[in-house]
Amino acid sequence: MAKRALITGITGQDGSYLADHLLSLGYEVHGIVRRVALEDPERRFTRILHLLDKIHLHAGSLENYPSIFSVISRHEFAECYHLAAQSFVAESFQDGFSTMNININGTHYVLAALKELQPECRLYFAGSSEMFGKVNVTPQSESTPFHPRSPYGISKVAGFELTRNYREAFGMYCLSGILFNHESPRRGFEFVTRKITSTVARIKLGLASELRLGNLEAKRDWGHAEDYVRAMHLMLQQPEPDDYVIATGETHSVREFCEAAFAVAGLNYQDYVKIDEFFFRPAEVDLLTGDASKARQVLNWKPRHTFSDLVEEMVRADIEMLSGRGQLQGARSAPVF
Ligand code: NDP
Ligand code: GDR
Repeated sequence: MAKRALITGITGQDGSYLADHLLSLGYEVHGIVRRVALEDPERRFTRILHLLDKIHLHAGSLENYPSIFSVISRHEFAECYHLAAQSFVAESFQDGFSTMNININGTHYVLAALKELQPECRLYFAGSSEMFGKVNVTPQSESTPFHPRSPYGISKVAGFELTRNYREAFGMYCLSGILFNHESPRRGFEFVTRKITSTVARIKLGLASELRLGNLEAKRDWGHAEDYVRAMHLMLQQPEPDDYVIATGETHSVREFCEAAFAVAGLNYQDYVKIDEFFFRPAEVDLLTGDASKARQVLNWKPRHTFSDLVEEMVRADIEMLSGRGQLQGARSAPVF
């Protein structure tokens, strides 16, 4: 019989790739989506339009325990991937209260409902390298201390600790992936990589003349979302639950990403990039580099995409999309920044 999996955040970048991956493995895939998304599928389901006849969607919100409880009471799930979150770090400085509410209470609701209804279901929690924040150890591994620098990072530390506590207190099979930044043509437009590649495409096609960015010196360990959802699944197949860092081990600055992305389009980033104070954060995470050796050894996981493949794929996809030849990958509306 096919294994049944539930994905919260299935309309997001990772949820959509994970659904693709689990379907390819023969799973029956269910997802929780917000009621408002069901009312406006053309715009809100752009990443899963190709899957709509293969998956089962349930209305629910992380702000509402009864809705989460109700979805989890409908079927027996072998695995639950809890990916839904307010995931934009910059927004968490503007509205820390909503970020905390959705990311901490929402995670607690999922854990509590599973404990009540299906304690045997295996749970993946989407932890983040933002939990490391202001690092004094490089590279960062599972034993590196947390020092989050934003309400988002704090909310993910709380989610991580809640997940660990349910494992230790109630013996549930629940774990956290500590994933470093991962990108793709389905990335949201507000994140720096997609902001860069979509603007490069608009510049190339004569639709924009500049790209306004904040801190070009921030360094990130950028991987490809397709590789990272494979790791999520592998984590839940292990005999014992444990937490894993997923990263490439390679770090690049925002400036280097710009240089590479403009070069794919035959342009020089220095001619177009303008620094804008608006995009600087009140507290920055300067440098992240992950040490995924535990995942390599235990899960036999390693990334298949390189940094330059990733940049090239994203720029080419955005140029195709804007010239009307490509699929809308994550395009909810025309990006305005
Ligand atoms: P996205 O922002 O692309 O997707 C977030 C998802 O959460 C969307 O499906 C969104 O639904 C859903 N969601 C947000 N708020 C609610 C709510 N109140 N109720 C129900 N659903 C909600 O994120 P990613 O796919 O990039 O990331 C997936 C997870 O992994 C997130 O938890 C993120 O914090 C974490 N993470 C991501 C990393 C990355 O580099 N991508 C790295 C490390 C961790 P809707 O479409 O309706 O808005
Ligand atoms: P991040 O991703 O905060 O690492 O969180 P983001 O792409 O937003 O920022 C990366 C770095 O780029 C700098 N930056 C800018 N960022 C944005 N968005 N816009 C700009 O104009 C800009 N200019 C410079 C930022 O200051 C930052 O240093 C992502 C999210 O997916 C989280 O959910 C996830 O947990 C972490 O990655 C790991």
